[in-house]
Amino acid sequence: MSSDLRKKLLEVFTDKPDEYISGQELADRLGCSRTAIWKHIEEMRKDGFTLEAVRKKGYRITNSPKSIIPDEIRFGLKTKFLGRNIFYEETVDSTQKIAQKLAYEGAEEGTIVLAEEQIGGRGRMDRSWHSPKYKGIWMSVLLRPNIPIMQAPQLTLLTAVAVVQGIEEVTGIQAQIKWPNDVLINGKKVTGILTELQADSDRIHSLIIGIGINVNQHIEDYPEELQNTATSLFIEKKEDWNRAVIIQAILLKMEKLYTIYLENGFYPIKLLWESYALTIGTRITASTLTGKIVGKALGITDDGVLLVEDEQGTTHRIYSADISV
Ligand code: BT5
Repeated sequence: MSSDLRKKLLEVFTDKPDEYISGQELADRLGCSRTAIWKHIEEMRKDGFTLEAVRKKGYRITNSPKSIIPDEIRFGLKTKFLGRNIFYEETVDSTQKIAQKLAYEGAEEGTIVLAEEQIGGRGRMDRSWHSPKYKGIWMSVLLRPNIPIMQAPQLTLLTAVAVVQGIEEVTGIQAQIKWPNDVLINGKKVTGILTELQADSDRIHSLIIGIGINVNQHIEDYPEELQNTATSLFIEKKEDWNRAVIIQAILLKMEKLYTIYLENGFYPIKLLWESYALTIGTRITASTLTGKIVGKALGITDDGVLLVEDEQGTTHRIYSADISV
């Protein structure tokens, strides 16, 4: 089935999620015969959708597939632009690389890249990001905000807020943020965010926000060196989660926050960020490229810079570092 037809068909079901829709109505809305509709429905079943068919009533989707194929994300996605254009592949090197290429080629704002597995998943400073197949959300989001380069880190913080809110909405788990890019549950890392950008001397052309979320991993799915520091939503609640629902929730939160950000600036986002932040007010060690700073994390500035007061009472502005407590 052409992806366009599938999209239209899913739109009809999305309009009335709990109702039966007759073959005739589907045929009318799509402008094709009832036989063609029947064939499309069979194809959807093959792709993992469960569709109930009741005589004289019609069809209803009762379950969508376990993979995160784009159709399943679209089914029930409430955003206006974020995630409307989906690039999906089963196995990739890194979703960041694909998103960068798409950005360069002029892909629209809100485009997302998703994969079931990354074999070259990356963190900051070229560290590797463990991204096993079907277990997590490995996603890159393309934004094109008209802001100076210096403000790009604010979007990392905004994304962390969206992830915390999305996770809470779907699973009820209250995660916390460790500056700048980690989302933790009970002190262990459930999400990492990597923001990269394409820009000329002072303006951003595109921002690629990579989000890696551990969803259904069991502890033995991690390599030994991550078993004490990483967690997943499954590990925290002993429940398997539908990744598409989590993606939809996070995209909707992110779109709302981004719209607020573009209209009102960073301040409202900063307040939210601080309400989820783990390390503010506590003693931390910030390891930067030039050395270590030990002191009390005072908060973040409006630019998203971390302020740390050392033992001598001097306040340091930290732009990039690894934080330990
Ligand atoms: C990050 O880097 O936390 C950013 C991770 C971004 C991953 C996403 S997935 C989609 C997109 N495509 C990509 O290729 N990347 C993005 P950083 O703060 O540097 O943390 C990296 C460190 O986290 C590693 O050195 C490990 O110690 C640890 N780590 C690796 N994989 C992990 C995992 N799945 N869960 C928790 N910790 C992990």
